[in-house]
Amino acid sequence: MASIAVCPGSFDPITYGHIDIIKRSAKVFDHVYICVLNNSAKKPFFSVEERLELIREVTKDIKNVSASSYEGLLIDYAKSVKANAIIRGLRAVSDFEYEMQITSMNRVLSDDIETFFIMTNNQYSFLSSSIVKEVSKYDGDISELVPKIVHDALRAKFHKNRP
Ligand code: COD
Repeated sequence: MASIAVCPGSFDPITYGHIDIIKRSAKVFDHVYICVLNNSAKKPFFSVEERLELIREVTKDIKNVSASSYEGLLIDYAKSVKANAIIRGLRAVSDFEYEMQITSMNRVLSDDIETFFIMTNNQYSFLSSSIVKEVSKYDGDISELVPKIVHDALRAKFHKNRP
């Protein structure tokens, strides 16, 4: 049986922290589906289509990875692609409570799909999409944090009315 994982997230936008988790998952699973879902606690900055375009571009060289979006529950998406695993990244202790809550909820919804956690690379332990947006908004250097295409997309959106 093929091992299939889902890497779910808001990816608003995708960062090197996300990419690290995706690459490491792709080494372990036969196929990894990246899925852009709605996090009702967050107000999106990029549209779903914009986020997907960036994800597809920056993961295009990883053969066993594909990306799509889903309107609904993560667990329903995971079932629809016959996934046996959900992958989440863990940064600091502050991630733990939220992750425990959604993992437990997902287990109530289906106990056939296990959630696995991958510890962040030390280099990216502070990195989040929110911090990247904040720094880019005020013209800070984010070139170490996101691929160039993401950097350019952020600048274009924040500074579109600049002469
Ligand atoms: N290092 C390592 N991992 C990282 C880093 C980093 N620097 N940055 C982010 N990550 C990990 C996160 O821990 C997470 O695992 C993943 O990357 C995606 O992160 P985000 O922030 O883009 O995505 P989230 O956390 O907003 O995603 C939440 C979901 C959209 C997956 C969730 O809200 C969801 O499942 N929504 C659909 C409705 C549903 O089914 N809800 C759950 C049942 S209650």
